[in-house]
Amino acid sequence: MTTAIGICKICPACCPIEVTIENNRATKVRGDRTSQLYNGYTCPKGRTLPEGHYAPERLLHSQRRRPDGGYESIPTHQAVDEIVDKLQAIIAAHGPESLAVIVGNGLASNPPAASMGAFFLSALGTFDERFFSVGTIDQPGKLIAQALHGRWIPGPHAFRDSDVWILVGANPVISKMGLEQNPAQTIKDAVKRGMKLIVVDPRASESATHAFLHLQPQPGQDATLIASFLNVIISEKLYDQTFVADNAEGFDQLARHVAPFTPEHAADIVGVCADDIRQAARTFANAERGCIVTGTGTHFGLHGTLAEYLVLCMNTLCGRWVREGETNTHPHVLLPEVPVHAQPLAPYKPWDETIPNGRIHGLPKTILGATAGTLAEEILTPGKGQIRALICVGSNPAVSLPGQKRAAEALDSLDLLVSLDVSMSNTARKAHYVIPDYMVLETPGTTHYTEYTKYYGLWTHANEFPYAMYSPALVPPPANADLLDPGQFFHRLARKMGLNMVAYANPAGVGQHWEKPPVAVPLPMDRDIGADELLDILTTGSRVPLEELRRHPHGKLFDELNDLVLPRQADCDARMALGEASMMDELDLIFATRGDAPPPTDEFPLLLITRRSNDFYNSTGRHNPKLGGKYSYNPAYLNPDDLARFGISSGDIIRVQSLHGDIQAVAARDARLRPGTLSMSHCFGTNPDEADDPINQGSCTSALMDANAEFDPLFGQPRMNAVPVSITLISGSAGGH
Ligand SMILES: Nc1nc2c(c(=O)[nH]1)N[C@H]1C(S)=C(S)[C@@H](COP(=O)(O)OP(=O)(O)OC[C@H]3O[C@@H](n4cnc5c(=O)[nH]c(N)nc54)[C@H](O)[C@@H]3O)O[C@H]1N2
Ligand SMILES: Nc1nc2c(c(=O)[nH]1)N[C@H]1C(S)=C(S)[C@@H](COP(=O)(O)OP(=O)(O)OC[C@H]3O[C@@H](n4cnc5c(=O)[nH]c(N)nc54)[C@H](O)[C@@H]3O)O[C@H]1N2
Ligand code: SF4
Ligand SMILES: [Mo]
Repeated sequence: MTTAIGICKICPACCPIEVTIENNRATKVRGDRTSQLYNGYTCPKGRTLPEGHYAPERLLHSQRRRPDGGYESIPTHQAVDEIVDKLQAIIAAHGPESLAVIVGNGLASNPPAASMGAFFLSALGTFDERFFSVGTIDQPGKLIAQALHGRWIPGPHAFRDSDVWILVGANPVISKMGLEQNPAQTIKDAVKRGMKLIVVDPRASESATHAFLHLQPQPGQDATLIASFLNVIISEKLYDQTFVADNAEGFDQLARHVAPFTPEHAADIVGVCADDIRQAARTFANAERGCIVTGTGTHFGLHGTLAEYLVLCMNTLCGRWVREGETNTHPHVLLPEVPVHAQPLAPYKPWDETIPNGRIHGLPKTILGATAGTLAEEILTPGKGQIRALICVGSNPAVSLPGQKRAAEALDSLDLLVSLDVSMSNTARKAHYVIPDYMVLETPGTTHYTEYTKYYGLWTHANEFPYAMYSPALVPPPANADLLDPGQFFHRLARKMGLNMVAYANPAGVGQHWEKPPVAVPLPMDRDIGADELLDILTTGSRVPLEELRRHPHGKLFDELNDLVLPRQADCDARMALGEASMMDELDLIFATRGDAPPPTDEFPLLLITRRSNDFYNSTGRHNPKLGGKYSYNPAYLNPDDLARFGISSGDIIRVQSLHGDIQAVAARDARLRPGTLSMSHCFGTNPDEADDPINQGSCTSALMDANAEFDPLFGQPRMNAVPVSITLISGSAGGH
C-alpha cells in the first residue's frame, strides 16, 4: 500500500488529494492536509473517485453500434481506423464543414484534450464555425459584456480582502465557481472578518446561509434589479467620481437609462422590498472593497448579457478594480509573464458586421464562435455547411442541450456520431462509435486552465492566488482496458488524414483583449504525443516552467509572483464604456416590457429554475455506485406551500409540463425556495426513445425547453431558466429524498 498526491480534476476547483493505492488501484481519496491553500478540503465527488474508476459501468473498450442498435466491443485502433474512413468519405462528399466537435465538462479532467479538438479543426480550416463548446450555453454573456465594457487588466477586488460582496444567481458553496478552496469555509471566514455578504437568489441557497442580506427575487429579472441598484447609487451620488472620470466614459447615458428603474419599479417586478434594494445598493457602495458578480441563475435567462454589463458598470462606478500599487487579483504562474498596468483594455464590438449572418436564426458571427444553442439546427438544416458528423468529447449533448427532443432528433440523424466518454452516457447510447477515455487518476494534469478562465469574465473559476500544481498520472487504467486519450485521438485522426496540426499554446487573452497572443507550436506528426509532452507544449512561455512545478508535488503558492500593479501607461487612452448603445437599448426594452420572465399564469403557475447538486457534476457521477447509490435522480424541489397547493407530497412522482414538453420527476420539499418556483438540476434522465425512469435515472429538464422558441439574438442561447411550468400528481410516494 502506498499513498500519492494528485489533483482531483473532476471540476476546476482542482483540490489536491492524497490517494491510497493498493495493487495498482486507488482505494481511498482524501484531501491533502498539507496543501497550503486547501487545508485538506474535498467534496463527495472527489472522495468517491475510486468507486467511479472501478464502477461496473466504466467503459473499458471501444464500442461499435450494430445494425440492431446494440453495441459490440472492438479494438480501439480499429475503431479509430473505421472512424477515419467514414470521416474522409463524409468530408469528400460534403466538405470539411460537415464535421463538428463539441467539448464539455468531462474534459475538466483533461483540458488539453479540448485544445487538441480545436487544433484538429484548425488544421481542417473549420475551427471558427465547427468547434462547439458547452461554454456557449453556460454564461457566454460574461465574455460579450466584458467586450462591450472593456476589461480592467489587474482584475476586480479579490474576495479574500473585500468587505462587501454581492452574489447574484451564483451558489459557490456547491458549484465552487468563483471560490475554489473550500468555499463554505471561505465565506464563513469572510463574514467573521466583517464582510457583508448579499445574496440574490430565489432560494436561500447554501451560499446565503451567512448572508447579511438575502434578496429572494422572482426568477429571470436580475437585469431589472441590478439596474435599480445603479439607480440608487447614481441618484444618491454614492459612486467614485474620480475613478469614473479617469477611467470610464458614457456615465451620462447610463444615468439617463437607469433613471426609470427606481427601487419601487424594480420591487414591483422583481417581487422584493424596495427598502431591501436601497439597503443592498447603499451597503455595496459605502463599503471600501468588494464586487457584485453573477452566475448561471442570471445567465440562463434572456438578458444575461445585459445583467452582466450592468454588474460591470456597478463595479466600475464604485471603483472596484485593483489599482496601482495593489496586488494583481489573478497572478500568473503557468500563464506567461505580462505587464500589469492599472488600466483597461478598450471595449470592442464582439460581433462582426462584415460577415454574412449564420445559417441558423441569422445570428451574427461573434467572438464565441459556434454556439451550442444552435447545434441541433446546424445538424438538421439542409444546405451547404450542414453537419453530418459529430465528435462529442467529454460532453453529453443528449441531455445537456436545451430542447432535448430536437437534440435527439438531430443526433439520431447524423451519418456519424462519435462519443469519447468514460461510460455509456445518454449521448454514447446514440453514437455509432464510443471511445473509452482515461479517468482523473490515470492522467497527468495541472491547474493551468483555472488561471486562464479569468479572461472569460468576472467570477469564473479563476484563482485569486499565485498558486499552481502539477500531478502525474497516479494509477494505471484497469488491466486489459483499451483506452485512448481524446487528445491522442485527434492527433491520430490528423495523422491518418494527412493533416499538420499546430498547437496555439498558452494565450493570455481572448477575443480582441490580448495581454499576450498564443505561441504557435507545430506538433510532431510522425509519432504519438505523450500526455505529459502535451502539457509542456501547452504551457510554453509559462512564468514558472512546468519542470519547476513538478518539483513541488503538493502544489505551491508562489508568493514572490504576487506582483504589484504598475501605474497607467502615459500613452493609454482606453476607457471602460458605461453607456454602450446596444445595452442601453436593451435597458429601455426591459423597462417597457417589464423585464424578462413571463408572470405565472393559470396554465403554468410555476417557474422552473436551475441549481447544482453537490454529488454530481452535471451528469458526471451518475454511474458512480457510491454517489448514485444514495439517490440517483434530481429531485423536483418545491416550497411546502406549493406542495400543499397542488396536493403533492415529498417523494410523489409528478408530471412537469411546459409549453415545449413534459417530464416525470420525484417531488421534494424545500422550504428555502421562493414560492412559485420549481428548482431542479440538469443533465439527468433518459433519452426520448427510452422509457421514463424518474427514480433511477432522474429527469431531463432540457426537455422542457425549446432552443428555437426564445433565444439570445447574438449567441442563440435559449431560455434555460424561469421556464413556465405546471405540475400534476402521477403517483404516490417513491421514497423521498
Ligand atoms: N436544462 C439545463 N440544461 C443545461 C444546464 C442547466 O442548468 N439546465 N446547464 C448548462 C451548462 S452550464 C453546461 S456547462 C452544460 C454541460 O453540458 P455537458 O458538458 O455536455 O454535460 P456533462 O454532463 O458535464 O457531460 C460530461 C460528459 O463527460 C463524461 N465524462 C466524465 N468524465 C470524463 C473523462 O474523464 N473523460 C471523458 N472523455 N469524458 C468524461 C460524462 O460521462 C458525461 O457524459 O449543460 C448545460 N445545459
Ligand atoms: N457540485 C457541482 N458543481 C458544479 C456543477 C455541478 O453540476 N455540480 N456544474 C458546474 C457548471 S457546468 C457550472 S456552469 C457552474 C455554475 O455555477 P453557479 O452559477 O454558481 O451555479 P448554481 O450552483 O446552480 O447556482 C445558481 C443559483 O442561481 C439561483 N437562481 C436560479 N434562477 C435565478 C434567477 O433568475 N436569478 C437569480 N438571482 N438567481 C437564480 C439558483 O437558485 C442557484 O442557487 O457550476 C459548476 N460546478
Ligand atoms: S469535484 Fe470536489 S474534490 Fe474534486 S476538485 Fe471539485 S470540489 Fe474538489
Ligand atoms: Mo456550465
